[in-house]
Amino acid sequence: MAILHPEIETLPREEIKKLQSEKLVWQVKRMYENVECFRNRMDEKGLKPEDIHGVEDLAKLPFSYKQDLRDYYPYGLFAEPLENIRRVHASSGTTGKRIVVGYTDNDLDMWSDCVARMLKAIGLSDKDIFQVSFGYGLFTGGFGLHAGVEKIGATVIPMSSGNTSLQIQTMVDFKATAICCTPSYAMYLAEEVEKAGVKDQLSLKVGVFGAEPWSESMRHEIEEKLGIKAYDIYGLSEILGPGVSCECEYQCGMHVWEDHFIPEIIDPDTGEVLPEGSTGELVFTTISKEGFPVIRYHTRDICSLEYAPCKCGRTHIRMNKPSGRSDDMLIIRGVNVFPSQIEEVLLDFGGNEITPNYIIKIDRVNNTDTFDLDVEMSESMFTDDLKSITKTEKAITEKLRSALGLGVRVHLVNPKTIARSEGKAKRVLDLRKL
Ligand code: DLL
Repeated sequence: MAILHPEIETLPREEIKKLQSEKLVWQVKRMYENVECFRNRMDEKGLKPEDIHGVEDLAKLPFSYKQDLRDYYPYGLFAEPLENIRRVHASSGTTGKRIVVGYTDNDLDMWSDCVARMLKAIGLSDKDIFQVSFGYGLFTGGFGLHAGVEKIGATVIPMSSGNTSLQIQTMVDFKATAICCTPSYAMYLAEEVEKAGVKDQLSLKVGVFGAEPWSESMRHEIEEKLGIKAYDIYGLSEILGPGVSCECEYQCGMHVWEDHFIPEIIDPDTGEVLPEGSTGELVFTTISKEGFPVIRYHTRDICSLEYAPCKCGRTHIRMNKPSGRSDDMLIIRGVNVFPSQIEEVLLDFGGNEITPNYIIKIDRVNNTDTFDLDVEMSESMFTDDLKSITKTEKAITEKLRSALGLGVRVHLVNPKTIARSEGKAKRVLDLRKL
């Protein structure tokens, strides 16, 4: 299959290292000058940009964390003045506050190029009609894929997410040959296509899925139901959005575009870099990004890296499917949710109707995530009538919808019925089987 930039994608590993070293030195210097948080961390370690000569010095550099984005909200970590920031995106942070990332013109160009490489690796071309069913908005999925599809010269259908019957009708009428969305939404779409009996009217060949974990059995089910080949793509807002890594035609891990991102695998507890092939927390350094660059950023995703050459000819290393996270972030219908966000809404709700004792229950029914929240009511609420209980449930639902951007079914339960824990509170019951 076509390789968009063979001179980069098949660069010998020694050359990749050289390129990374040059770019790392450049990035460290400008971040030291422009990003206070990074400068402070370097100073604390007694490090100056001149101490960094190349990738061999990477492990000396300080780590960065999601919490930093919260502490410096919204723009405090940007390495360029705002007049050079062309676009921002955002996603959930560890608390109610969102994390904000920014892109310069060059960043947007690099982003669409990464997505274009990815789409080429999957075998798409200007002949394709690509339905983008990731959400457009602050989430990076919609706009991220959109720009890459345009860059390879394919035709883009900017559907955004939701409205399943219209999605199916559009796919059929506009003869979409490729689609992207979350794998769980693809499963749902596949079911609906089956129900509507329109599988033989589809022109779909390829599905590009990511933004949440999914299994091989899910892949096979989607492939069979939609009659397509399904590819895994990975990314996160803090590093780029979609386009950080993706599968090629051989589907043996996701190639990380190493001319822009340096991955490391570390022990999440000690921060120690683990030997080649180990499973641990994935950490990224962005060596090309201007607007919002990061050094040794903890993704919290657990996976391993594959260094052996790939049959496709690309020399860039591959990451295996993330097998979980080292924090408590949940991904529900593709939306990142932290239990602390829910806790904050419940605490803010105040009044004397509820207590902040709750259980989050997640399951997957008909291939769609269900999201229920049991909240313990107070003794005084308990004696109230059913009408006021329903009213309170509705009010909490609305507050959560606006805080999380996600629908949730809230159930007030009787006082003292949620088990108290002696250690860490068990707040999440995730019954989904991937
Ligand atoms: O989900 C970016 C994206 C959009 C990737 C569209 C792929 C397609 P965030 O909302 O910041 O960004 O969420 C990032 O989602 O740290 C992982 O935990 C998870 N994730 C993303 N892709 C995959 C994948 C986008 N292929 C977080 N497999 C990441 C497993 C994934 N988890």
